[in-house]
Amino acid sequence: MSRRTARRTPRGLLATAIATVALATLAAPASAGVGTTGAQTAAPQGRIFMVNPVQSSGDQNLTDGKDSATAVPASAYTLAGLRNLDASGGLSGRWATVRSNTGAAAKVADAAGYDRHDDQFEQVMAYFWVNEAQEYLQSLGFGSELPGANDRAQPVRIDQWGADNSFFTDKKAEIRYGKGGVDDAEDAEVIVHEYGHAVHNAQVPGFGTSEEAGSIGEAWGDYLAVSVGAYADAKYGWPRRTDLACVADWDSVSYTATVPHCLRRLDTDKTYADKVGEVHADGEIWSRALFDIRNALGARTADRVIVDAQFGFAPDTSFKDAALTTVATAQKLYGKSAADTVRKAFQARGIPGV
Ligand SMILES: [Ca+2]
Ligand SMILES: [Ca+2]
Ligand SMILES: [Ca+2]
Ligand SMILES: [Zn+2]
Repeated sequence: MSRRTARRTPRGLLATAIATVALATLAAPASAGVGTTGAQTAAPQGRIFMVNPVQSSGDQNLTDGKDSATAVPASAYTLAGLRNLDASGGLSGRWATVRSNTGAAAKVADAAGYDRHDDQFEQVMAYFWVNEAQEYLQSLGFGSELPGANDRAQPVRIDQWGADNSFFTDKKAEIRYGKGGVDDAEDAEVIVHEYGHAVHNAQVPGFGTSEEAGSIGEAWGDYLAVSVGAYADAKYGWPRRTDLACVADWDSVSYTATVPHCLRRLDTDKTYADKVGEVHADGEIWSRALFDIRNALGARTADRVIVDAQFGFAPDTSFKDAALTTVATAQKLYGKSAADTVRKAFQARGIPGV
């Protein structure tokens, strides 16, 4: 990384820059990529999908093709910086540590060359998107102005399972991505959904012990997935050609017959009266409220309120208590008008007592 910096630095500043990078490397070996002194270091490049290939292309006819490289056009890929890596040469860094039970371990030196048929591609995707998600939370002030929200190296494992079954394991606080249908870690929205569970668990250990708390967990994962994807799209200038509200446009081509392909959506009309007692289905009640708050307050304000509020949720919270905590957080951070907006979003979902 220091070598790249040297090449990109104007001649007159070269010696200073090398000295600065050397000092930064000594002081913070695990956080290369973002200098604290103003010197910019170039991160190694990884080849990834721009969220997912259906979202970036708008092509609802893409299929998995048994993980074939030719099923997805080269235009769906881009190169992006793999930031915050340590010096190991593998996908291990400040916010994520990726291991794989399938095939060979990815090498940072080769990360710009993998395609979706390579096992290493999902490892690169997982590293990039977990890092990106934590960087987004950091950009909102979590870890500086506000408490950190899972600001640690998240263990991630790519597993070979028969079915679609990515999940977050409470005991090890590890995320696992399965390979059923479209490999789960080929879709950034699946990656970040699971990371959402890790964030919740870091904020409130054991979060999700009631059905309504579990539903909030699923809703938050879906919402964070969309929010981080939108943040990255804007930051890197990537195209989005599917509805913002559609979650996992690519993973879901394997198990949805109708188009657009979505695992779930953030914009359904479900209300409290539509509860069925299943956390993913009922999560769409909560995620619609989060989506409405976003559309009314803007992403940054909404997400600061939403994440900060989650620190105050009980592990077995009800929709009502979590909604009231979110209203109170909006009041605390932004005042009455924002609090009224948040309250209206939950009232529109028919949540009692709000
Ligand atoms: Ca694959
Ligand atoms: Ca899958
Ligand atoms: Ca999407
Ligand atoms: Zn989930």
